Order: sequence, then C-alpha cells, then structure tokens
Amino acid sequence: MFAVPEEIQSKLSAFRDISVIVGIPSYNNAETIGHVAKIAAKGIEEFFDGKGLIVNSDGGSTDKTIEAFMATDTGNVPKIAFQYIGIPGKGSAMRSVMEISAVLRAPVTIFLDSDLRSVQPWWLERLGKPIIEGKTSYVTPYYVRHKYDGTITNNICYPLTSALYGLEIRQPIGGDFGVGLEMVDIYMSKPPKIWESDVAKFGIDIWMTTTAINESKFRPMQAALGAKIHDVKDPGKHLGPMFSQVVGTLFTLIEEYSENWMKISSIEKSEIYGDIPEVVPEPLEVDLENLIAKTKLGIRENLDLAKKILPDEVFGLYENIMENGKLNEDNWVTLIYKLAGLFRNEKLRESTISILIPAYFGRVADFVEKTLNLSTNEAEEKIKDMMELFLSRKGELIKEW
Ligand SMILES: Nc1nc2c(ncn2[C@@H]2O[C@H](COP(=O)(O)OP(=O)(O)OP(=O)(O)O)[C@@H](O)[C@H]2O)c(=O)[nH]1
Ligand SMILES: [Mg+2]
Repeated sequence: MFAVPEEIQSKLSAFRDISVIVGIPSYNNAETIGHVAKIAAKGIEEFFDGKGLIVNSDGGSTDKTIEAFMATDTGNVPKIAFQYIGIPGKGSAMRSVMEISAVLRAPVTIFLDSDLRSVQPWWLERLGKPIIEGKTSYVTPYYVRHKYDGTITNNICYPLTSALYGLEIRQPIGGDFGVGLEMVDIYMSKPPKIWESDVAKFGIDIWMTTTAINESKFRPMQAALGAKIHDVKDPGKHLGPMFSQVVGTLFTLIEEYSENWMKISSIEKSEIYGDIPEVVPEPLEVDLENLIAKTKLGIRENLDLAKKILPDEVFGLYENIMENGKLNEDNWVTLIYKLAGLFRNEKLRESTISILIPAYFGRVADFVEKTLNLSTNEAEEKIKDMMELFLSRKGELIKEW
C-alpha cells in the first residue's frame, strides 16, 4: 500500500468478511461529514446486513474533520479515519480507500462526498446492488441537479465523454460512485506515476469513469439518486483549478484510448438503475456579470498565447469572445476539438488548458443567459443537443490524430 499510513495498515486484519466499504474523502468538512457517516451506517445496516466498513480519508483538514467523523455514532458499523499519504487531492484520498478495498477483497466500494446533504441510506442500495448482482462493476450517480450546477460536467465531461466513447453517462464526474472489485484491481494495477498527476486531485473522477468505460468487461451503469445537495460553488469564482485538473485528465485519456473512440459513431444510453425520484433541485445563483467580466479579462490575458498556438481561423473566434464575454455551442466544439489535438504535444499542455479556462467561463455565461427563463428540463435539452453536436462533428477530432 502506498497511500495508507502504516498504523492503519496493521489494523486492517481485524476486519473480515466485509461486503462493502464506504469511502469518504474529506478536506475541511467537519460540519457535514457526520451526517454522511451516519447515513452510510444506516445504508450498510439496511442493505448489506451490517457487513461494512466506513473509511474517512482526509487531506489534512484544519477544522477537526477526522474528529467529527470519529465522534459520529455509527452503531455497530466499524469506521476508521486517517490522513492519506500522497500529493494533496481528492484522488489520493480515493486511492487510499481502494487500496484498503483491494486488501480486504471487499466486493463493493461506495464513495460518498463529505459535503453531501441529500444523501440517503437507499443510495447505497442503488450504487451497490447492480455490482452485487453481477451486472456491472462501475456505477455512476444519476442526480437531479439545478441547471446551473455542474457546469464542467454539462459543458464538457458529459457531452464529450458520451460522444467519444459511445456511452451516455450523465454524471461521469459525480463523485458518488459504486465500484466493484474488478475495477478496484484495474485501478490499483496502473503505473504508480498516475498518482503524481492530476488523477491524484480532481482528475480522479473522469479517470475512473473513462477507465471503466474502456477497460471493464461490463458496461458502467447509473444509479438514480434524486437531488445532489452539497456545498455549491459559483463557476466564475471557484472552478478554475478544478477545471484544469479535470479537463487535463480528460484530454490525456483521449490520447490513451484513441483506438477505441475513433471507431465509435453512435451513442447508447447507459442503463439507469432505480426509479428517478421527482425532486426539485435547490436553486443556484450564478453571477452572470462577474462571469462575463471574468471571461473578457481571461481571454485578454491569454491572447498572446492563443495567437502563438492556434491556427488563424480558430484564433479569430477566440479573439471574438473578448467582445461579448460569451461563447456559443458551435464555437465551443471547434475550440475543444482543436485544443484536444494540440494537447497531444506535451510542450503545449499547459497553454491549451490556460487558453481554455476563460473560454469555459464564456461558454457558461452563454448557457446561463440562454436558459435564464427555461425550466431545468428545457435547459437539459440544450445540454443534450451539445452531446449530439460533439458526436456529429467528431470527424474534426479524428483529423487531429
Ligand atoms: N482528502 C481530500 N479530499 C478532498 C480534497 N479536495 C476535495 N476533497 C473531497 O472531495 C469531495 C468533493 O469535493 P468538492 O469540493 O465538494 O467538489 P465537487 O462537489 O465534486 O464539485 P462541485 O460540483 O463543482 O462543487 C468532498 O468530499 C471533498 O471533501 C483534498 O484535497 N483532499
Ligand atoms: Mg461537493
């Protein structure tokens, strides 16, 4: 084991016959982690005969997250908590949990974010049962989210991943996953160098999902979970670093699996397990003015860099974003496919991502403005259209290869 401290490793032999491990990554989540742990324990009692273990892998919180977790009453369900070893990030935390799953040979590992408020005991059934029944070894969450929540998911991860690999997965980076032992073993067999990349940070989710799509002998499934209520972030203010880790990883994987996606020209739906609950997601305020201002400023700052690496016609559309601070769907696809191609050149990696970030803010601004008066369902249709657009123009990406 690489990411689990020795004093924890030596305690693991006490746990036998574990059917499910619930892994909770955390970083300063003292206020919310207790609730998640409590619900996890209930789910383990109800759906796994109590044969579970709850693992909190923390990133060195300064708000006593571990203490809050350990002080939570989880009944007869055992729990352990520690600070993982490795570069700081959500991925390192999840790695440490999977190392424990591999050693204990737990057939199911379920990840739950520590800032979740809407988590329910039955989420464990939805995320775990398809694996126990042998139908799949990877389950992504299928939540009902507000139209402005999940902007990285909606604008790139969902439409592009679905179009590339031909499997429609609505929340490829949802974070709350069910993972079977087949996939745990595959993840743990990857070169350790992977854990020095953005996979150790917020790249972990897209990496796990893309690897499952391409390498599992089963097809990934989705679990209907209802609303995702968690600590939300305004895309203009907090999502820059997360975007670069997620998209950098996504682009790296396009290279890795190029032989697979090039052959695919249609999209199938990944099966959804469970009835989709009827819930109204919590509204999320987006500061549109700030987003537009941030877009314009970011484009200006990256203009010289963009001129150096983009072909003229693409640079033209990039420069245009500066005028109104927005980027439409068509130009977004053009830019993504061009930059995904340029990203193959290791020397251009940093530049491509830094150019893309302000354009992403512009894409979000355009979406927010176009959907101001639309319902969540109507906005959803627009996001689906983008997936179709990525698919119909896939030839442009193939040309880059
Ligand atoms: N151990 C560890 N956990 C982290 C770190 N960063 C985030 N996490 C955990 O990963 C989970 C998801 O992080 P969030 O910041 O809520 O991000 P998110 O919900 O995926 O993203 P948004 O939908 O954009 O809000 C939470 O449980 C965090 O506590 C880290 O550096 N170390
Ligand atoms: Mg969150």
